[in-house]
Amino acid sequence: MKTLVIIKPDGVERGLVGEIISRFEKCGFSVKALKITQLNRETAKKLYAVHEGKKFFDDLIEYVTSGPVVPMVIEIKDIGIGEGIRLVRKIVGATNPMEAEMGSIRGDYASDISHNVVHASDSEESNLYETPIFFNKEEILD
Ligand code: FUP
Repeated sequence: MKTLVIIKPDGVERGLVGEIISRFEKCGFSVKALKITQLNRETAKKLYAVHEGKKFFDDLIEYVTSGPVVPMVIEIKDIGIGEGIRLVRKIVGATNPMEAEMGSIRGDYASDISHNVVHASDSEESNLYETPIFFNKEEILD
């Protein structure tokens, strides 16, 4: 299966890009597409459209457009999409770093729900929606 992970502006600024990629690689994932880019407000709103109208939405858009992000498509073989996404979410940790287990990326590196270092698609549907925001088919290796 393949899925999308994004290192958010605080992760890039704090120099955690290598560490975060390494954690996925050590777990058996390989990188199939990777770039560094900065989101404009329109793209950020598209990415977080499910949260439009919530009280944290404006701050979220402000934050995610505040600096470069590193989106990537990672792949792990012989695992179905549902199980693979569960594994990625386990490596990433809970949305609220206070609930994220130590040993997960957010558990180890984040302390604030609004600056939680990394984003990962949380379902097959969100992955199908989010990946094309960053990569076209030709940019993702087989
Ligand atoms: P996740 O899938 O774990 O990134 O979490 P969500 O899609 O639920 O939330 C997306 C982002 O919104 C989070 F990464 C941070 C932000 N957020 C807040 O700032 N406050 C909240 O109460 C919930 C989410």
